[in-house]
Amino acid sequence: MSYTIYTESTPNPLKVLIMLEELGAPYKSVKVDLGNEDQKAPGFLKLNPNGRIPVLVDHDADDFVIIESGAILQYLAEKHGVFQPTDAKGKSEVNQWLMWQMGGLGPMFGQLLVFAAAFEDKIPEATARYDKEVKRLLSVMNARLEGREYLANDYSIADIASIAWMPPTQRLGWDLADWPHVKAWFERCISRPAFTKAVEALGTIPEDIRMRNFRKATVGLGS
Ligand SMILES: N[C@@H](CCC(=O)N[C@@H](CS)C(=O)NCC(=O)O)C(=O)O
Repeated sequence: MSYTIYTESTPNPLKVLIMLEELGAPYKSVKVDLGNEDQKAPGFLKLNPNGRIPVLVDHDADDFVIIESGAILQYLAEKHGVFQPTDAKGKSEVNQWLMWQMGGLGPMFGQLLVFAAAFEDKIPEATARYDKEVKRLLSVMNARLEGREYLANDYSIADIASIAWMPPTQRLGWDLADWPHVKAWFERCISRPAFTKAVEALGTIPEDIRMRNFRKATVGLGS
């Protein structure tokens, strides 16, 4: 087995599973039960002191441990020589949109879910702030994708990072048709066989358990 991925059915591990499936690399999945706070157990914190998934271990590189989904995608892209160009400008474009996802879309979406779902919209002003910000980011993405197939030239790790945050829009009941270029891009990306395989590998979790785990992990509520 080349890699071990520590995962659960949430957006950030999905990015890594898509990448591993794209590579056709042999890997083993280890489930981290967020409801059981496995991510805060001493053994796991030795792997990732930040107590978050995903974590990747590369067994072909002396069990090298990589944390942070964006850094994992960059590592795999470098190592396998795929899904990012090698010239400085091309690579920078990919990294710009990867960082945009890592610093913008992902965290803002996370906060929206905290205020809308985990805190059950008890602070409507906070929910509204993140709702507006995530929709603004989707509009930025929509404008970027007008007249282009992918976020940065060819299909790349920038796309892989953002794909994973589209299923939550559906969970919130949003219609991607409101951002037609994002919708077309998402359909293009998920038509790739790796996406279907990654979703299968990610597995599902009943919505009530997902929400209970999320509330416990993010705002310390629930048992
Ligand atoms: N920036 C990190 C974020 C990782 C992250 O927040 N992962 C969530 C699941 S998608 C998690 O581990 N949550 C558990 C917790 O909040 O305790 C990355 O992209 O890898």
